[in-house]
Amino acid sequence: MPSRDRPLVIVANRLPVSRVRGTEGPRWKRSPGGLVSALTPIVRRAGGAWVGWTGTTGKAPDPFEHDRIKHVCVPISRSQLQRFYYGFCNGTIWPLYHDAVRQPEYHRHWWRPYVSVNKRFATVTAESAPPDSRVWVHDYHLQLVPSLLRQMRPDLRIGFFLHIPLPPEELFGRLPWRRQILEGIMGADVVGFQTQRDAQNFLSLARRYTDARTEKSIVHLHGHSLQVSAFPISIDFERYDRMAEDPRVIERSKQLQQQVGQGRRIVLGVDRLDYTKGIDVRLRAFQELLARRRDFKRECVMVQLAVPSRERIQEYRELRSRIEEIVGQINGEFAEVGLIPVQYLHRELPFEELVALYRAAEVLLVTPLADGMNLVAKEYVAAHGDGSGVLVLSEFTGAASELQTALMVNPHDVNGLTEMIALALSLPKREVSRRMQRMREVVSRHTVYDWADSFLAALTD
Ligand code: GDG
Repeated sequence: MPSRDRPLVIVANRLPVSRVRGTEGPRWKRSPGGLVSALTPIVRRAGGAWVGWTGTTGKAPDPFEHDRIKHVCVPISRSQLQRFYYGFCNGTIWPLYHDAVRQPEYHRHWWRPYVSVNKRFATVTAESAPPDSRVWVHDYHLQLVPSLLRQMRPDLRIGFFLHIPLPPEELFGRLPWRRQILEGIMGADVVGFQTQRDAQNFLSLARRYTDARTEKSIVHLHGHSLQVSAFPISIDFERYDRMAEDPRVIERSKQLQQQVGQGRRIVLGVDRLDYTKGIDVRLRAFQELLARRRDFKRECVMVQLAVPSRERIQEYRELRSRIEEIVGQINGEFAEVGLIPVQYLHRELPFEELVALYRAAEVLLVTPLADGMNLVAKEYVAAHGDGSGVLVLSEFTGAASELQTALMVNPHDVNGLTEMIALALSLPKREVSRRMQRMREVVSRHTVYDWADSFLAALTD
């Protein structure tokens, strides 16, 4: 069979559906998000399956069909969830791979469950993948799956994509299980990263910590060869572009400017509430600006949308308290009755409302200390077809290598960031529009569909 017609199996920590209560009892509902909408039509067309966890611990449901896609569930127990997901994935790998902006913890009692959950994913995939399938494994939860799967099913073409950054030797080298992780990933035929720099880091790590030999972007290990490249992820540009032009969204965006902004210019932040996103730094910079220019609070308002995330981890609960304390301090110091400088929303908004907010915002602050890509930056660009909107973007995001006409900032530099927010608000309209148009060309030319196509083309060769 021509290789592009081979069935496609996606393996990811989470299934692309979640259980919701309907009027006729519980049912599965497709999860929102670019990755899911990009991959589901491809899986449906190619046949195959999506392998993942339902989000509920205990016994897994039998495989089921939803939206003409086969879903295969991997069971995870409560204690595995604690040690595999909250422990190794989010206590070791997440901080280490994000430039160790928080101290990673290394525990052998987290590593063993990581190995066993990866084995479980590999076994379930090996049992359900049709002969000669292409299998695309996603992200840092499943770095051992490629090699485990290759041992069980040598007939498969295996791809692996890392959504978060891959750190350089000085940091990665600290990981007690560095060789096992690298060899785990090297079971794939194609390994993809968000940026060239991540891909280069992988090649150096492979040479340094394993017996691999590299030849340009090809790695050879124990008779197996794999290709290593950058495949920057993107968004469904048209969906955001179209939604931002919908009359209801335009109306809502005007309403937001009046209600939230009271006619003031909106400076926006949108993030999962995560310590990598630099939410505190950006609030400090806004505070500094209010202190330097007392009239500023009549001109601008900052809206920070913080989506609840990993709330069972103590560190994330502490982060939430810290952010809320800073918001409280700023408002306590600068608010007047009926005039609040920082509006803080701790919840997830419906898609339409999010796009209306993007559209209403004159400036978007994206200030992560480290971020694989950052899709929020691209979504904001897609929602500004009228050429308005200034993106202030951290140099340490994957998006920075593509969105070069954003106003770039070092998120560790509060003074620099303060000045950049002031500059963003004073840019001449023509300059705003020139920068925005350039970014729109970049994002519209490389959507999440192009991303998936290029990865699968490499996997299919
Ligand atoms: C990881 C990597 C990489 C946010 N608030 C709402 C909402 N969102 C949506 C956004 C966006 C998504 O969440 C966040 O994506 P990011 O890319 O910004 O960040 P992570 O969640 O950390 O994602 C990252 C990504 O994987 C993909 O590879 O870019 O670097 O860390 O799509 O729109 N959606 C809705 N309401 C909200 O309030 N509906």
